[in-house]
Amino acid sequence: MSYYKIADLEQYFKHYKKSVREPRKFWGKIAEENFIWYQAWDKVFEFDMGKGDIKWFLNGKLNITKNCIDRHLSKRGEKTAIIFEPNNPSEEPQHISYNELYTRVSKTANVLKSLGVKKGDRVCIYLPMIPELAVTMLACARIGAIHSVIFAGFSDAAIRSRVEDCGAKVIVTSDGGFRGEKTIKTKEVVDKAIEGLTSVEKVLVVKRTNEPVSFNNKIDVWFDELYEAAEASNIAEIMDSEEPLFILYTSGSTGKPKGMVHSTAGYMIQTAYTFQNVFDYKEGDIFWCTADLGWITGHSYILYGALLNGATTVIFEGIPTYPNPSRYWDIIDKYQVTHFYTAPTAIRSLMTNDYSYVASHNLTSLRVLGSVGEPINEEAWHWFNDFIGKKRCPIVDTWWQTETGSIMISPLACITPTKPTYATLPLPGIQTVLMDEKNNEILGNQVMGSLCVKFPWPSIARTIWGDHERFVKTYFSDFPGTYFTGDNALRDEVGYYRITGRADDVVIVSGHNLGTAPIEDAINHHPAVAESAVVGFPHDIKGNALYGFISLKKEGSTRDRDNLKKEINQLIADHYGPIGKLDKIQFVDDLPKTRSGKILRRVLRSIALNQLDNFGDTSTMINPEVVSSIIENRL
Ligand code: 6R9
Repeated sequence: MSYYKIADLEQYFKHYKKSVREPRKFWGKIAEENFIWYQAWDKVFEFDMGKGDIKWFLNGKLNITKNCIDRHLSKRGEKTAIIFEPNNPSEEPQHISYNELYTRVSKTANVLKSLGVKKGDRVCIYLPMIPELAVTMLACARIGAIHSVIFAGFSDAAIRSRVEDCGAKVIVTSDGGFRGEKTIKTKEVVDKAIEGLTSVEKVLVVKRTNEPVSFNNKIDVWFDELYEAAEASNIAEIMDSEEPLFILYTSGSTGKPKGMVHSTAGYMIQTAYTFQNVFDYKEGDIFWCTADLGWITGHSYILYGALLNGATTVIFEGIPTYPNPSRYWDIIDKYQVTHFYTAPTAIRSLMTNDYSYVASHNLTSLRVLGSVGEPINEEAWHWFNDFIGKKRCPIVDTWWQTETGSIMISPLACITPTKPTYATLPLPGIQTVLMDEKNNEILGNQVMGSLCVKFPWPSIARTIWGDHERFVKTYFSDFPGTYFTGDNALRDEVGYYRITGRADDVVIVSGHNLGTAPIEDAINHHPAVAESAVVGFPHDIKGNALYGFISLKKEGSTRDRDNLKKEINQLIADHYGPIGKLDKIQFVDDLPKTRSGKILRRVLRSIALNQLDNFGDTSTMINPEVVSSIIENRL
């Protein structure tokens, strides 16, 4: 019996039970039958949750790129691994076959080696969404260097703190990048970021825009020149299962970003397994995830999960509105995309455009739709389902985190009956539980609590780079014996999970614990509303009251504001209950967001509290310009 592919709902329940009762057998069999190893492991796992000490496939030896590339060459050498769609639709796209990918990764690996990069060294990658970004990540993995990708929209300060934290000696960047009508000056930002930093030995510069850049011959090197001269094959480094594959920074509510460290084998096995099952992947499918590679979703599903299954994956350099708001639909139509995996914030923004942009395209190739990053509100879910999937395509609302490495709670496409706003059921191997404040597991259904996981899974992050104590404190201390996700959730009458928001977003109004997601969900039903964020502020009588920051669609912006406020509160009363009505409503141009499209509620909370001097870590904010006008107009 193989456990790699789940055939139907009955089998899902069987596999789930097996994974709980016999986790060694379950994961051991998956690892053995579907991957290539230099040497088998001698123990499937070993852990001590209290110490945040977790190991999988102990003493196994492997290289993830052998599994992503080399093993496909005999059967799928000429198959397209990566479709690259440039920002400018008139620029020629690239179809990179598995053979070609092998050559590019080998050459790039040899380039890195020629710069002195060795196994265990950290390499920061600050590149736009071009094939070289994916190739460099794989090249690092090939030689056992630990990649740390920094999203190309980040500031010099964000790069500097990450480079310093992980002690990278090489940074890979480009002369620039294209994003819509703008060009981004990646090299200039890196120059500023590393001013006076002595640890950085080399900056490797890929040519993309061909615009002139300042060049310091002591540390800057052109990628092209070394690449041309590099050998076209490379013997992969032998890695231990537990050796780190990459570091990826995620913001904490306080303090500096956390460098989450992922290991090689566990991450490989679970990203492959979840890609296969959550998306019902079939040979010949064209998978498009719109995330940036600089985010965990890009790491796990644009790159590793897809290639591990020998899939064709799309890398898109541009933005949804360039050259016009039909760009996403153009791409789906042009490449006959079967899987479209995006974020609620993108869906909400696409919804505000005239429907003719969608209607003029043929979207019949689509088979599965996916959502990730935030709770998806009901209105967005229905729009996605009705107008993009045409009620034919299951929507997989995938809940997971940078820390979890792969999808944890999600419908299985074509298997699990979906329910709007519900991430539904935990995947095999994922023992989710809800906990109360007294650290008791809340049993049964129709309950709410803090979402925790009571048994480790292969792709869980192993530590925070350089700060294991913070790792233990953040994830393993609030609810001893479990991993704490930081999210709250409810479990409905059939055991489906709905994520109700971050635990720190809960507001207690007149003694009621209110999750902000369902209230925002009610607000977003209003036809004039584009997006909303709800936070709490102190109130003499209720203890706390609710403050809503709301952005309007273009056609809503001329509406009478007082009427709008009344209608919004009425919607909340109807859909959620009068307890969720807002005391303050501020209309804003846009909400502050992170690079991955998450609303920075923390910043809004500080504004609502009138605490304007400390917004915590805002290095991940992508639109800081909106904050000053929100502050000016605060209520
Ligand atoms: C993959 C990713 C993790 C946090 C997570 C939760 C929120 C992600 C969600 C979701 C509701 C979903 N989140 N997916 N909330 N429904 N389907 O987003 O990783 O950037 O680390 O964020 O995002 O709050 O805890 P990351």
